[in-house]
Amino acid sequence: MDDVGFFTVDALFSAAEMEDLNQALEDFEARLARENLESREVVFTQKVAERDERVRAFAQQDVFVEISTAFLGPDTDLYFNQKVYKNPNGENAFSWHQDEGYGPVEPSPYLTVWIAINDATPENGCVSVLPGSHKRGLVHHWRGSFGLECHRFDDPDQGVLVPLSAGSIAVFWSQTIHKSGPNLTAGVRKAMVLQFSPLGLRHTASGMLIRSRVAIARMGHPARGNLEV
Ligand SMILES: O=C(O)CCC(=O)C(=O)O
Repeated sequence: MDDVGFFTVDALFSAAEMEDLNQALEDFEARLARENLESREVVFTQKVAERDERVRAFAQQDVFVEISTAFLGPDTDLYFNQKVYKNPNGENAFSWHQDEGYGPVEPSPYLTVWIAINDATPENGCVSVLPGSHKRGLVHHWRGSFGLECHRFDDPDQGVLVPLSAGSIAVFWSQTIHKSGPNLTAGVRKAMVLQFSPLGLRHTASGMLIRSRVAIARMGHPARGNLEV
């Protein structure tokens, strides 16, 4: 992690665990009753854990207490979370970016855990990473073809693909530069993204405290059931 800025854990979750998460997310989406989801190339549904008990329990389980405290210290929160579904037959890649490019925070960096609900492949738009790019610190971003961008698609360095089988995760720093490809297949590519931060995170620009509603660890122990406001 120190050297390349990311790592993967294969088959961390079983097929049954991923089906449970998938079902919780489907049920949540059905309750929102958003229309025309199929017509969008990428569907982002944000802050699910704050609003759904099953997804919150998923994010607060021991393995995320272990991962977040190993890298961020004994007191950690769920800073942000979103479901990212890529619909079939897409055309656009998600621009190279640092997650923190969307909003600088302190202390920095925080941790992104990208969870493959189904297989993420080069064909259906898995993530690619620029190894070692976190060492550059927070870099300049501009408005790209799909989201904010900090590295061009025609740069000779297109990093490394990070295919993941269902139930596997990729963990990277909020300053690790990554992108994802278009989904060229006939099936939906499904991912859940959980971002963990140390307690007491602030927006760099305003200095304002970012209050998480989902505590993950306190003094290295699970903070389950602790829905903070
Ligand atoms: O899931 C994807 O395709 C990319 C998502 C991503 O990079 C992000 O949400 O920052």
